[in-house]
Amino acid sequence: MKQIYSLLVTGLLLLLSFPAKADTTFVARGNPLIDYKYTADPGAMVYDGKVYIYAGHDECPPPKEHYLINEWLVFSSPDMKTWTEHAVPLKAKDFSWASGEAWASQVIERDDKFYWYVTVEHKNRGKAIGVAVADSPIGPFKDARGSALITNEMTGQTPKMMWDDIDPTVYIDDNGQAYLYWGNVQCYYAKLKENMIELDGPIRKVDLPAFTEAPWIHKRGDWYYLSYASGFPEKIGYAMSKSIEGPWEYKGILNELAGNCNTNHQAIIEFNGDWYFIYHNGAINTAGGSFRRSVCIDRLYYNPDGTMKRIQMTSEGIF
Ligand code: FUB
Repeated sequence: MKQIYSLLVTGLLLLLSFPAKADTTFVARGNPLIDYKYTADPGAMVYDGKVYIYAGHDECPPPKEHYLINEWLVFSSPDMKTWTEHAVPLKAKDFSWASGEAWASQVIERDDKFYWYVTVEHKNRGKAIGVAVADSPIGPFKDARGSALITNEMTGQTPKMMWDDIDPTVYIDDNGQAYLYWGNVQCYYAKLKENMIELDGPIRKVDLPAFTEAPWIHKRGDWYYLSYASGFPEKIGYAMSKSIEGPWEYKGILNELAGNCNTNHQAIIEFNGDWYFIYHNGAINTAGGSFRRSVCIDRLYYNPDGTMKRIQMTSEGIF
């Protein structure tokens, strides 16, 4: 009996002394960037000389065909070639008011804190947007409010519109004013307070041709760009403006259909003077598709007038 007890105690001590699942490092070999698990809805951030990609973890086992996304993942790289996957930083159920579904998200830094805007399922109330906060870009993140930032009721759509409050993107303008854009079928935006966890004014609408979802705001020079998933299956379209609040002028298609995947969800970043288009497709053989997606990266180029050249999706990626 004494021996069994001491074995149990030794086992427990061993378990506790084991480090949390180790980081995984890999070298990019082209597209898809991550080939050992399914990753979707990339939100990307450049911070302190590194690129961070935050992605949903598609886990739907074939032959089932639906979204099964319980957690988000984070990857970092100092050169976009050698990548590290860190411990799982956030799960949908880390928001006590959410029942699951880790849909699209974006992280942004303000005053050395990292704010992660996410889509989740609000228990019996449709999709909602939450915000988590951390002191490090790789977490640990925790719910910053204890309640949803955007609920289905706030956008005043009919009860049938249970999916319109998804896909947050956040941008801090040059004067320090932060904006949250989001939406499905209808694109919305609102100002955020400096604390980044409360709205600062009314919710407004932006009307864009064939808007489906996945807005992403970026700026280059004095042009603001609002790219978004358009139609279904999705292409990525975009509009430009001289002000973050519009008016937005539609400029056409930025990316074509992503092969066998209905969605395309993009993030756009500048890193070391070059621009990158980060998106997902369904290219992992043989089970890849609309519900087992894979993050990819290709280069993004501009025309002299500031418009963006159409993305050339490649297997080789950016090297
Ligand atoms: O991953 C679930 C949903 O699919 C996202 O929220 C949309 O952007 C689409 O990619």
